[in-house]
Amino acid sequence: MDLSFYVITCEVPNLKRSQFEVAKAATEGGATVIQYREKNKSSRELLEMACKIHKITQRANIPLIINDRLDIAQAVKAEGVHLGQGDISVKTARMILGPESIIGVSCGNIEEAIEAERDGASYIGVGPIFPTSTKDNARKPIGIKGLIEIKRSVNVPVVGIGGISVDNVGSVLKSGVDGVAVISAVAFASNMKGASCNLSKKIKKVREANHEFK
Ligand code: TZP
Ligand code: MG
Repeated sequence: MDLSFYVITCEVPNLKRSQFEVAKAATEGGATVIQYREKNKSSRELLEMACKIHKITQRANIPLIINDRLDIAQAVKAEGVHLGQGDISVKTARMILGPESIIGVSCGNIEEAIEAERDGASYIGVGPIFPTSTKDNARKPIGIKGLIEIKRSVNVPVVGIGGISVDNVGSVLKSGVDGVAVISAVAFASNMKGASCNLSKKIKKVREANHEFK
């Protein structure tokens, strides 16, 4: 599982961008994982969109993760689900989905990270690292220092999230995390595919340099 360039989709109405268009551009631009995240649509609409996005990710041979909704993940046979601290528990999700599915969990501190690992998470999403206006009621940023502390406390792969752009992605990856997750750096970019390509190239370059250094 390559979590290095994890793109979370969102609709951008003022740019007339659908979730599908964001997912397509991100995939073409080198995303290694796509997460479908939708907070405001009916279950029927979610199902239709998840199915459309899954066709693209399957063609590109990258996993599709569904945010919040285990039922939608099951219905479209997505590769996994991403859960927040208020969603269905990892233990229950693991019991329902089985050992092969990817289950990600959002964690904002060491305690949550250790618990998610113990309960069977496949990876954890850690943040927000930097300030972000993309998520309503995001918690206080934990910074690179907070990210490093959490990374050190678990063995499960860690993906950093929150306020990550092509300008600061290097500092996040140098902390030793396994990947970075972005929304606005792709979905709000004037050229989504171009922005994804640039991020993808930068991520590969930093990761190669990190490996040589080790
Ligand atoms: N969880 C923590 S921060 C965040 C989520 C979903 C939003 C990330 O969006 P952006 O635009 O990459 O800061
Ligand atoms: Mg959630």
